[in-house]
Amino acid sequence: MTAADPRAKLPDAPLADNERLKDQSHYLKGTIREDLKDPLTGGFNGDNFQLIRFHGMYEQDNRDIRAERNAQKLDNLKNVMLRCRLPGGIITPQQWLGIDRFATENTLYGSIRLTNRQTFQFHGVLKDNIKPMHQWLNALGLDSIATAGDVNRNVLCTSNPVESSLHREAYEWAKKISEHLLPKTRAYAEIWLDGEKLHSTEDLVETPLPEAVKSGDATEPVLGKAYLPRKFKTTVVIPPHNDVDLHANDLNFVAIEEQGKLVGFNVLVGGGLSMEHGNRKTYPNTAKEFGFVGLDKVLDCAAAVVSVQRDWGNRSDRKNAKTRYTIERVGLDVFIDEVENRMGCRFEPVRPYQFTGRGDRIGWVQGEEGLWHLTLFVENGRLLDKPGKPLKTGVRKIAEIHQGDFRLTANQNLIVAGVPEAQKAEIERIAREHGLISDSVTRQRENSMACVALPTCPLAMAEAERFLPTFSDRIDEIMAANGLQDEYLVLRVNGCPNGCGRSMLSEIGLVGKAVGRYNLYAGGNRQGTRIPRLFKENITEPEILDIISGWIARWAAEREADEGFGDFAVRSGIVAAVENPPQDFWA
Ligand code: SRM
Ligand code: SF4
Repeated sequence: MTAADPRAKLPDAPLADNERLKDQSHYLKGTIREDLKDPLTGGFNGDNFQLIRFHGMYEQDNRDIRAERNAQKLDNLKNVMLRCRLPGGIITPQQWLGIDRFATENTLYGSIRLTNRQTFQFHGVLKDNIKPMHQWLNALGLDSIATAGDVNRNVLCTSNPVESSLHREAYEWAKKISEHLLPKTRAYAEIWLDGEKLHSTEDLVETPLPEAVKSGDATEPVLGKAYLPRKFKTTVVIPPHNDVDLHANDLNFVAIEEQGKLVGFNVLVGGGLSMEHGNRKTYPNTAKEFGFVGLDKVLDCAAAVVSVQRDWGNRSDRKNAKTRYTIERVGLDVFIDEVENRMGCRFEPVRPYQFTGRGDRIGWVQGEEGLWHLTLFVENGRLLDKPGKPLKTGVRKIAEIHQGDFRLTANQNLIVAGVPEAQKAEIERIAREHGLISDSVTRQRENSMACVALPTCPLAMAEAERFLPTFSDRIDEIMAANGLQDEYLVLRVNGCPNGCGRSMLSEIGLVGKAVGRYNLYAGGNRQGTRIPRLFKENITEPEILDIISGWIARWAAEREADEGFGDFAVRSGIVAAVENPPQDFWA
């Protein structure tokens, strides 16, 4: 064991308990296999409760029925939520049919939930179905490795099927980065697949690691035996579209194209959105520009950033463990210098790039190769057959005839990509008949997003996904009353300050405080490069609507041409811009 680098300025404090459990887990195996046979609980015991996260699962229960069950002296109905690994969000129609069948036949809720990190979740998988579920996924060429836990999560990639050659290249990088940074332990295959081959990583080509990046552990050379201090998130972004919301992420590769060819990436590090209400030691922050790397250095750079965070991240205090806090503690220059030492080259100066927006282009668009792509707006990503709107059936019917692929977007939407002209009308007919296309959806609604929250999220303080649709009705009315029916502002709702719905990059954001109460934020921008500011705490829906209708009326009357709401809110003094987080975030 080597002495800690003094530049890391690591706190002299005992390690968090999660460090013990990772270290003692035998590379994420724990006693999960034994636990699966325990009939006394539908959940997982001891450390396994946390360890299953590294395999892409969270233990949950339905909070709507918790009190009723407890009153009947029944334990919570424990189950797991599964999150698939889907770098860049691409899935084939055959895989879709498989996941649709699993959700319908084997989950308590029957839904497929598209997440804002370009993958899907099954909610409500009972213990007996967990192992069959992983085997089912493996047969489809899918897995859920490292979609949760202290590892590099699902790697995002801008959903841009239109410029197909550039997207294909960027997507390949997202896949390669995901595979390069995956845990190498065979725990997943051993526990869930009885040691069988993992189909999703069959064509994985291992790239050698620079010596300076290696953890010293033979099994986990990149992540190390104790894995990372905290979750780690990575994106590949194709400007000018910031659909992946790069500032929510630890590590970002911004594609630089010259004369129609991808030549490398600008690297931005240290974004992240979570905080705790009133805890000034926690804060959201944007990612910092490190510099440009050519294509030959992308994987070394990714491993170098991860390894510095692995070695220098705070393992004593999980609330202070993410990359942005490490950078804050050691200093930006020191962090960059160490990344350069480890990847074996210096960053070149950042090349010019610009972001213009984040929303998906809903509807049809034709790509470079003449094929058509249909982006379906899926409110809050929830695909379920609702009365009069059999959304899940609709996607299934499209999957039955579709010859291209599906792309899950970071805005919780679904793209039917690569449709030949001859099939366009039929796919549109199915989509319309099943409520997947509706001419009444406003641009405002398309640019609104909520996290899951109740009833499945154990951390939710207030509703989000179930709150947003009716809240959006009111916002639509306010926009129309002010002549802004064709305009939008980026509106987001989180059920708690963890930040999953990315309210901390919205123009107007609500963050749950208690049932029916939210903190109201304003002043982010359309491009997603500015953190909004707290405007008012702990208020109810009518109070929020009252404030927002005043704001929208002023925006309609006083805005400059094409001025987004967030920029207007800052210019007109509704809120002061957060220019230099963390210093001015709590000011
Ligand atoms: Fe998240 C925890 C849902 C994106 C920050 N998130 C959770 C859990 C697993 C609750 C838990 O720990 O028990 C939620 C499960 C709810 C449920 O029932 O499904 C949950 N997070 C989600 C999803 C499904 C929201 C959505 O509506 O799409 C997103 C899944 C993404 C994925 O596919 O991987 C999701 N979570 C995010 C994002 C946004 C992003 O990554 O772009 C953030 C903020 C960005 C960031 O990380 O800074 C986010 N989730 C968190 C945090 C706070 C992490 C931290 O740094 O402190 C937690 C709690 C934790 O880790 O302790 C959390
Ligand atoms: Fe749950 Fe909070 Fe994340 Fe919403 S923001 S899904 S309530 S952890």
